[in-house]
Amino acid sequence: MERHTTLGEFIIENQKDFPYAKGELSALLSSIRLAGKVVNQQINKAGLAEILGKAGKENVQGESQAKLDVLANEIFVSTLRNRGEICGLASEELEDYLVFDEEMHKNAEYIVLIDPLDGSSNIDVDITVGTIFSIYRRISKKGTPATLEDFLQPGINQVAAGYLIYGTSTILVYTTGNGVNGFTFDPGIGSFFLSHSDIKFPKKGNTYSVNEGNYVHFPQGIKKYIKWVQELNEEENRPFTSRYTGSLVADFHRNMLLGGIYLYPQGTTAPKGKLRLLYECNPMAFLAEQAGGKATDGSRRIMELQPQELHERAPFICGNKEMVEKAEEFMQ
Ligand code: AHM
Ligand code: MG
Repeated sequence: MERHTTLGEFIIENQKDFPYAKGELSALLSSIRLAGKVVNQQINKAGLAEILGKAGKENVQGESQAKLDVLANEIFVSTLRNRGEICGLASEELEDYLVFDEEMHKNAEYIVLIDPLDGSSNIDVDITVGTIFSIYRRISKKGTPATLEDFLQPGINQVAAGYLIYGTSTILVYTTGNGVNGFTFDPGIGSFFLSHSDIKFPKKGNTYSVNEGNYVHFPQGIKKYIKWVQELNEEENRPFTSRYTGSLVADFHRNMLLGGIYLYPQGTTAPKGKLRLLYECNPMAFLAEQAGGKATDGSRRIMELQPQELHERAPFICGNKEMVEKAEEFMQ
């Protein structure tokens, strides 16, 4: 059999990247990998297991929750709670952050922020969904309960971030600030194998991903940018191709591999856009920058925004550096 690196091996081999590593971050990434496998298994059989459809509840943002949203959230929370690496967790699906203060979490130095099932409006129609995660070191003193301050850190403080994409294959992509790598799940063996090493956005891209149905609500700069990408200019490969799934993870993944830009700007009906700064924008921004791309709210670097509250939203433009800079020009 040809030699393939497993995600487990890769995590251990790269532990030396952290000057202070005592193996906890590696263990935490392994816990996320485990939870991801369980969610993946549930998603694959969703049509049979009566876990499609709405859960009949709304999340904190007043959006209706799908059963799989709730289930994915429970799987990540319980998997991470049952292991001692984090002292707290905040989830897009939970109103408040959770404090893990049992004996085994006493020495935990990390907190996790998670969007357990992103793109969940796509579940019932069999389109790709994902899980997005973001990891920080706590600010509060070790041995005390995690505080809100631990969760409201700017994205530049992230120690690691990544996503699982449940698509034609299931892939886990993550960064610890030293490049971006992707691992494809082999369901027969039950392991993730390194399949996309050191991912970088191609220098040029010609795909744009935006919900153009919201066009009338967009700021002038975005409207002009959209018109510009649709103009004919053979030298610049325009008009660009439009691709939008309604799953950030899927649109981001494709744009990172093939070159493209994702936009969820503010609108007249949503002054700060739709995406959540902590659970969606920051982790994707960290990955984008690590892959040579860029993420902005139109004028400011996403990862430098100081969050004010857990479920805060932010306008989000992310992708190839050159493409994002062009959009920023239009926003000025
Ligand atoms: P969710 O976390 O509730 O699934 O919402 C986030 C999703 C993104 O994955 C996606 O890009 C966007 O919302 C789609 O929104 P819209 O349907 O407004 O285009
Ligand atoms: Mg989401």
